Amino acid sequence: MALLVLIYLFVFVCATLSQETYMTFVKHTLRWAWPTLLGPARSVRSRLDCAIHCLQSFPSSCHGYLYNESTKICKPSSGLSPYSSPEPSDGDFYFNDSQSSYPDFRHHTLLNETQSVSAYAGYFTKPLTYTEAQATCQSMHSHLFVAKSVIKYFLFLNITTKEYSDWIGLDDLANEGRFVWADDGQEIDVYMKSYLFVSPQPDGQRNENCVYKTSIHDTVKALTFNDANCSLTFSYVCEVDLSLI
Ligand SMILES: [Ca+2]
Repeated sequence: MALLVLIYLFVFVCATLSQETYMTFVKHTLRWAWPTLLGPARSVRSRLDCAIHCLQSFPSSCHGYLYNESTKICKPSSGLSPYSSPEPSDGDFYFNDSQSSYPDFRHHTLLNETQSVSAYAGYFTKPLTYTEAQATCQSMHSHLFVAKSVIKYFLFLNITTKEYSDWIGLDDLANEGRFVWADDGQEIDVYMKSYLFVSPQPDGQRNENCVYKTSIHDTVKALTFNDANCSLTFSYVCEVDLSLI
């Protein structure tokens, strides 16, 4: 009987503990992603009180909050919305990153003795066509990765894996033979074109207008660029312009 009581107590305690909400809120710095507000503003004593108020009042939908340290005004929020923007008086935006719509984006930085480069990028390994990959990036306020310098290309190699072929934001869809970058439509310069493509690439003319980085298994020299049919499916990297972060 005593054993049964102990088992009951153990189950009861476990069930009680499992009802606890654990959530970490971190200050959000993405200027293109803002909270969707859940309810009216409330005056609280501290940022912690704001987090507790959000979780207690909106247990299933609280994913973040706006909090002004000076005025102590707290505004609970749910997910991110690209269509609204807070006022400066709203203070800082804190968000539960595990609930982020864009959990795969990270800051990537590469340093060498003379230069450095950074990108805020996500690597997506579900293979898509070039157009699908491009649209997916755009839906996340980003574009396919661009590698306009050698060090940026090395950063791309660090983000991706040698095992996969990966789309990069470079194509000559608009004008045959004029390969332009996905962020601003600028044509690849002569030096980078000769650095990234190994002869006879690009060789596809009208049949191959989209560019990917070859894998170690490719018939084209590994880890170089190849123009290919845009309907092939590869993994890809989306990149947010640093000016937007
Ligand atoms: Ca080719």
